[in-house]
Amino acid sequence: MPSLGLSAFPVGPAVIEVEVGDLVLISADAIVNAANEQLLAGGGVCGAIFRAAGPNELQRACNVVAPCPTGQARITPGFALPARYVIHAVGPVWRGGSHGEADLLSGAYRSSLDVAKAHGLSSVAFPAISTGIYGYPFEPAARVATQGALSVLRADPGTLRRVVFVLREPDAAETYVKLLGQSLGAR
Ligand code: AR6
Repeated sequence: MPSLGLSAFPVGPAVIEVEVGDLVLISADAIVNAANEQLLAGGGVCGAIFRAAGPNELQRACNVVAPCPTGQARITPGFALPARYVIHAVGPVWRGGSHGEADLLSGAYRSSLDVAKAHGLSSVAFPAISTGIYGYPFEPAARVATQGALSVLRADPGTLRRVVFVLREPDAAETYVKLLGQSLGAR
């Protein structure tokens, strides 16, 4: 299934895009994995990424850079994926919202973009980190994701020119479009 281009928001020299689709099919310099601290193959988007990359090769590469504390990110090759790299970002498990979850989730996005810049990458595609198995409520997580990307791109885009949020469901994508529209004004 090709992903459906939905919306694009210019931010300085870069653009933030929102797409409906499957992250593992996205052509970008890097896709971001919603990972665990051990960087072990799991379920959800992580499982899909490992299957599509080649699970043995990706696990060996992860083992070299593991562990990754919550709120941080590590990079490996993308192996058989269309994306050249996978940035493994560890979001928090939702524990009610008063355990630093927002700061940790923001850290996962910011660290991912910092790692991308440090590797000279121009395009990075994200899933909605922590909103599946880790239980983070969707709209608050989308707010953290969009604000994190906006603040990194506004402060120092570096080599970044395209940040893509890839959502499985149109309603989820619309939430991102609404939040970006509110932050950036009408398209
Ligand atoms: N493309 C785009 N988004 C997807 C895809 C896909 N192919 N598959 C799922 N999603 P989750 P987490 C969405 O559970 O909550 C793993 O076991 C999904 O609908 O993948 O951060 C890891 O190893 C949801 O909105 O990640 C960790 O142990 C979002 O991706 C743990 O789960 C994230 O859901 C991480 O949990």
